Amino acid sequence: MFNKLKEKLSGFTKSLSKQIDEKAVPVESTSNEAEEIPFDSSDESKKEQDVPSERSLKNDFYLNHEANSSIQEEQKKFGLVKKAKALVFERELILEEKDLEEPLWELQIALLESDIGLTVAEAITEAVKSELIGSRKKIGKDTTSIVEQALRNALYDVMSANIFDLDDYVKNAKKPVHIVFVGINGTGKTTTIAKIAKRFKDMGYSVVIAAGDTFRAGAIDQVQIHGDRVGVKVIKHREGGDPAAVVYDAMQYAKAHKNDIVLSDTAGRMHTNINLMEQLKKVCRVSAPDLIIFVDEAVAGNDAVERAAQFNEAVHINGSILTKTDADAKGGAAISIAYITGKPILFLGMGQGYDDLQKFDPKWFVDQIFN
Ligand SMILES: Nc1nc2c(ncn2[C@@H]2O[C@H](COP(=O)(O)OP(=O)(O)O)[C@@H](O)[C@H]2O)c(=O)[nH]1
Ligand SMILES: [Mg+2]
Repeated sequence: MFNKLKEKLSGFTKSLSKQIDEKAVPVESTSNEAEEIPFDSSDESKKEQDVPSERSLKNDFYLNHEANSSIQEEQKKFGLVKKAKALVFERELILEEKDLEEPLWELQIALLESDIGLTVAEAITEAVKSELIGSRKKIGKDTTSIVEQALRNALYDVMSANIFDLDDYVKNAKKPVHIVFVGINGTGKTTTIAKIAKRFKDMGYSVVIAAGDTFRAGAIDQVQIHGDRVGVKVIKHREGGDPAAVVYDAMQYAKAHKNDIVLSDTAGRMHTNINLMEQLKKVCRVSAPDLIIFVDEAVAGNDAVERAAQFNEAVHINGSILTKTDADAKGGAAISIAYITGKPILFLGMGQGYDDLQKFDPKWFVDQIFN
């Protein structure tokens, strides 16, 4: 998944870490903790405390093995334990603005080519820059980890804006919880509603679907088929009916039957179609949903980002779902949509099956990108 983004980011990590590697200079430890302590071989715990284990040194610093073993011999000879100072050769560097100019430019291009919008790409490169620049960095052998960590932090910060856990919300909310799904045609709204219906049903909730797409021919039958397959009641009217009325009926039904969740489908509409957007606003106003979720396809890239912004402006979405991540999505849309709307990505659609739905977690996402 998101191979393009992975490839681009790993290219940046490699080239900048190579540069760091070339620029880093070995220095003697500047630790001023070094002191001589009488060596008492009977006190193993003290020995452990005072002399960093070889493993911890290896993790943190560049370790000179030969120096290490010969100094240990010396220590034994003189009955003294010396702290790390004499043993350790660190490498360090201070990254300056000019060192980062070219790599960060490359990073920005890489992000743009992965469907990440300009403002978001700029925010990410700025975050990476401020993490890397200026500070004196002690580095070990593995320079890639410095770059990777800066990138991970930047992406995590963008993705974890306004974290919202739908499961917690549903658990604690007054029932029935009403969720409306919005977006353009063909992105996977109805399929996603069926997936979510199944997911909540599997968790023990009772779910009702409102067939609120009364506009497109065949939409009502389609949602009924999904409902039958996942074993969920569908409330529907005739084609061409008022979607707000269907949603209202579904809520009445759910209240009467003490159901937990109502998932309302809506007709797909272009964000540029003023009449249909007005109708959507009406549906949302009249039915006063607890949550409005925007659905779009990851493969649409920047178009999806543009649409997310417009739907958010029209009806104030609470989060987004990106479908078709199993197709060749570049991955950037997920990052951009979260950033632009300031609302979290809740799920990713990963296939056409009802279980092909991944709950979105920023940490999981960042791990995906770097693993
Ligand atoms: N590969 C893939 N296809 C999907 C996914 N989600 C939906 N689809 C397909 O996208 C098409 C349109 O889905 P539909 O739910 O009718 O979209 P809607 O018009 O937004 O309601 C259908 O063929 C779905 O099977 C997904 O995560 N991966
Ligand atoms: Mg549909």
